[in-house]
Amino acid sequence: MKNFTTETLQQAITDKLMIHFGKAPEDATEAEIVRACARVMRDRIAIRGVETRTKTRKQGDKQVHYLSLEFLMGRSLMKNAYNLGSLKMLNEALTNMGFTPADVFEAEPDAALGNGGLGRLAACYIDSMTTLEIPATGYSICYDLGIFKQKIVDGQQVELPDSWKDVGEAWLLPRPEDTKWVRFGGTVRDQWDNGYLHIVHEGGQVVRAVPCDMEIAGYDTDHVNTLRLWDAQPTKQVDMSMYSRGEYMKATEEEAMAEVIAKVLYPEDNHYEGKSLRLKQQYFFVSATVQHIVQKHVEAGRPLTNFHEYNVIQINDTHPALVVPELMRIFIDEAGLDWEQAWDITTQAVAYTNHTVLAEALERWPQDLFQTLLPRIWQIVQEISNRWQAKVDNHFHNHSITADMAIVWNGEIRMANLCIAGGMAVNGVSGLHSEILRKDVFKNACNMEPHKFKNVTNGIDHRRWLSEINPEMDSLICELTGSNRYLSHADDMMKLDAFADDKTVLAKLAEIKHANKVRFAKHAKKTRGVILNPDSIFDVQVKRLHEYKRQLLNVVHIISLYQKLQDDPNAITVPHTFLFGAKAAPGYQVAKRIIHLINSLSDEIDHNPACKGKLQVVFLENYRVSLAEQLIPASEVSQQISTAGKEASGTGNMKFMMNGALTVGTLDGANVEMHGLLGDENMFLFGLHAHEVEQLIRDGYDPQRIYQENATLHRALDALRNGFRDGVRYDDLYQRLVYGNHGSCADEYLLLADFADYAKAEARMSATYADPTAWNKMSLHNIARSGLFSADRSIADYAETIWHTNYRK
Ligand code: NBX
Repeated sequence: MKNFTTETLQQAITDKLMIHFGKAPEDATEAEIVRACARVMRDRIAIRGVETRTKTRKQGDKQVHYLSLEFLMGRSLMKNAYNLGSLKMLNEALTNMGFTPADVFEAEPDAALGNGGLGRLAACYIDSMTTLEIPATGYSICYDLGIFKQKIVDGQQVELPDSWKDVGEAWLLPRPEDTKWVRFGGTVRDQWDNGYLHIVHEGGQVVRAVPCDMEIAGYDTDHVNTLRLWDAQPTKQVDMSMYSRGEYMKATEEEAMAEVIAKVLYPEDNHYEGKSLRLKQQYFFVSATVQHIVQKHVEAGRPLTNFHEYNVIQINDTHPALVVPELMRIFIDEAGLDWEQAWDITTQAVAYTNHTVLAEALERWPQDLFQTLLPRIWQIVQEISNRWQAKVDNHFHNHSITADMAIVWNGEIRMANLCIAGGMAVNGVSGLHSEILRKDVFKNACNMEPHKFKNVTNGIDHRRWLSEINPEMDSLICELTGSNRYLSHADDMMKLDAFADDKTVLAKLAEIKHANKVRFAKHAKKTRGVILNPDSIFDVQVKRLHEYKRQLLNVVHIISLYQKLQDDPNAITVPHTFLFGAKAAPGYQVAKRIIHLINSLSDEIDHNPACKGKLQVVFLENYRVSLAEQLIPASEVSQQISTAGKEASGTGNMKFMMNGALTVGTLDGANVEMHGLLGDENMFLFGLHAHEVEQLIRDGYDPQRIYQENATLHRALDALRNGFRDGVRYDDLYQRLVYGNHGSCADEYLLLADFADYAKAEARMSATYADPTAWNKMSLHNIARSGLFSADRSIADYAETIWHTNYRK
């Protein structure tokens, strides 16, 4: 199909505006123009989608099904125009119509159907799967409300609902003809029919799952994939007669119960909460998805016995783990296979990605809840559990190993063990993380079935996270590498290494960064009224707020700098701006206190004349994908300072590196791979290594001793405890670090242990910053060597080592 020209695009947008809103371009609001543009792009992609599906069907290609409770897509307009090769035309068309393109892009709400890393990873992966022409479908829930909007009121986080659909809906294609039905509760009984035993599951509540598809265009390809988002709707029409019978509440009850399933994304990241509605969400989208996949396979005229040769189901953490018993249910109850056949197919079709080793994040559903809500699935899980336990027993003859690997144990269902038993592959998301899974978290399972355990290091969509958001850098890379080939072959960026001693190139790099900082400062002033100094270091920590990510370590260090500056007004020679952005889970009180603290400190420093032009702390409200897109190209220092062994991979670290920021970080997650590429000389490494963390905890960690012995740290913590000019005290955080409170051990994440080394790394960083040539050279090496972190590479790894599918090379 021919590409848009500026004229055809402008005409198409104008037509849409008139048809949908009855408006001429000059009367349309920005929201309306976004919707019209989205419809035009969507139509174009949808046509290619039909062609892709026809081709896939004809060729009988193996399909990838990527199940995730989260897809953090962000904005789509610029991205789709970019991938369709129409961004330039769109800019021109909008300008011709009297709009400022940047304002139009800015008017699109983020589709924020995810919490953080895990959800954004799914979004990057669907882009790469499409670009690599892998026939793939993403599946999730069409939440009404994405991750909450964060407001800061009196220094504290307040959550507001995020209704993205008013505008975002323009991307969705409802597909009522593919509706599925999902049953909750009810009873299960056996029934004999002509000598055959049937399982009858009846009663309870049936919910309708209606697909709303988001078509995904790849880069430089006609291939299109689909992100299928299931919406939940009641099955029964509201019984109007109930109203007249005085059963007003009851009449709407069922409707409300169904709709609540797709109402809101759970805002906890890296934390498990055994809520009934969450389990409903999981089974709802899993069941609809599995029914759909099996139906398509059967409709293609294929026997179920080769299901796994044509389908692979990748599950994003354990949240979709119910695919295992659901496949079994459909194979046995609906298709009449026997247990062994069904198990054989299932265990060759499913693969599981683990994203965390934090114990509090591992899903363990209470048996009572599970049994009531999913009676048939419960029976199947019990049978899986019994057989698995027998296998484990037979292999190890060791009670404590049996207990460790059990699926149903102590009245709980352990989802990770279910995934290990029911799948063909288990992968971690960075080298270190996969090693910890093999040697520690899943040690016994790995001993029994070592072939299942793999690593696929995470990656990011470098077209979005570099080329699209940092166009001047994109031009420079194209110029230096001789073409735009790097967009589909990210390792081409390696060629930049050859320019490390080229003064002109280094100067150009610095110029681009400075221009991005100025642009971000303008944006911050316009949207938030904060004044940033573009001639200071932009030192950034943006990610979800979590104790293991150690925002508090950064804060304590800033307090120590502040105190140094009070002693000696010349202590800081390079002006320093610390930027934070983070959402805290609404129920995570400690995380919320840390946000409050950052704002208190920010206010204190703002009001101290000695800090003027030298030190500033800014908390950026409502950190999200679209804010990251503005901020990352303007960042110079990337804070990746988690306690070693706790951050599975990190993906923000990769985005910063790609845009030339230098990392201050621990040897954790994918920082380890970064360090392998960059060496000590191109990043600022500090802190304990993962095995040292383990050792220290085993030997007995004593933060009080460190507090007593390190005077700088002692003084900073005392200041934190007493608080700042707004009068808010942070004794609770102080106690948590030094003595332990609320039943937690003191300083669980070893902040005090790493403080001194962190301060040194920050000092090395500031000193290097004072030498622009050295800095720019390091920055260049970071960009040059970031190609490994393209999601295209990750997806190629999945295709080769787990999915066994072809892909475009
Ligand atoms: O997944 C994150 C890890 O913390 C990162 O290290 C990693 O880079 C990223 C992608 O692999 N995990 C994450 O984002 N988890 C969640 O958001 C989450 C959400 C809900 C939940 C548990 C975890 N119940």
